[in-house]
Amino acid sequence: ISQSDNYDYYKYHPMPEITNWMTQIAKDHPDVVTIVDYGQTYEKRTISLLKIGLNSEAKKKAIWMDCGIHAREWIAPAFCQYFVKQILQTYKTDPKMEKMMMNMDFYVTPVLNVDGYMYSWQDNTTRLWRKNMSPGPSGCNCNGTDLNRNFNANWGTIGVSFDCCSNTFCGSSPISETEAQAVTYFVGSRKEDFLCFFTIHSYGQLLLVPYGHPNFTAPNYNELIEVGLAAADEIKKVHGTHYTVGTPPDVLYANSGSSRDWARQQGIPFSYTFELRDNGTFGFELPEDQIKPSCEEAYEGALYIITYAHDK
Ligand code: ING
Ligand code: ZN
Repeated sequence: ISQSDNYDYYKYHPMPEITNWMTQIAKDHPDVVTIVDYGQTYEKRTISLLKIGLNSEAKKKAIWMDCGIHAREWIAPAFCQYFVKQILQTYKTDPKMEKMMMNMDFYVTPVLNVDGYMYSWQDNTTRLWRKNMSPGPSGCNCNGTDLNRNFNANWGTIGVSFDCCSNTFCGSSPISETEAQAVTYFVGSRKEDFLCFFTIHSYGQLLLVPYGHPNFTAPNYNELIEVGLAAADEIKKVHGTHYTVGTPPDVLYANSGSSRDWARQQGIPFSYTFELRDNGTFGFELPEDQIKPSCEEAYEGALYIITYAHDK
């Protein structure tokens, strides 16, 4: 029995525990998992991902998943950890997963907005922090840029704020934030490899497809919707949870500068935002007894899309 088998996946964990978990999982699976440090936060913390895959001669494709771009969405880092546990368990007995791990590397970032996540753990008054921790432009007294408005995709055009005190402040320029830079440079430098780009949020029970801007349509929009609807069916089968599929303007409101839109513009075909549980009863403060069912159902949705992209 390896040490990471004793980790409690059905509790929320503060950042130091997640960092230790990453170290342990890499130790426990030395041939399959490597830690890659690929960026720095505003407060100079390291941004790390787990690269997961089986050795193979073939030129490998890749899957991207980031969690915790928004600090308060605690179910998201919990999901990334569950996802890693699940694929590492599954490939040993499931030839299909084994094959996918031979053909593809999974790049999973459990917590992208490390500074914000740590701040949201500080006390009751900081629990609902969303943004990163960088100071606003000179003359502004508020901290934080919304990292999911800071990517270079129709940046600053719709569904953002230029008020640095707003929760959707898009920053002073596209990828002004080191956390957005980290994703941009890591994914951008190997964009031809990526079949899927998943960015995990809460809440709302949605599968969002590009684009957030109502004037633009993804070239494979119909396929994104079809695959998304089939994934939502898989999700529903697990615990009966309903997920809505669509573009942000179709299901809620328009936005710009999201990482999902940026990834699709880079040519990554299957780019989705997952909005995990719930529908607003508890919102960002999802009780720990819902971590397990939330992860179980969303895993089936993600696995459906990954399998489709792999087999295509
Ligand atoms: N939602 C995402 C956000 O960046 C989104 C995605 C955008 C949802 C627009 C709906 C409409 O706002 C969360 N929860 O962060
Ligand atoms: Zn979010």
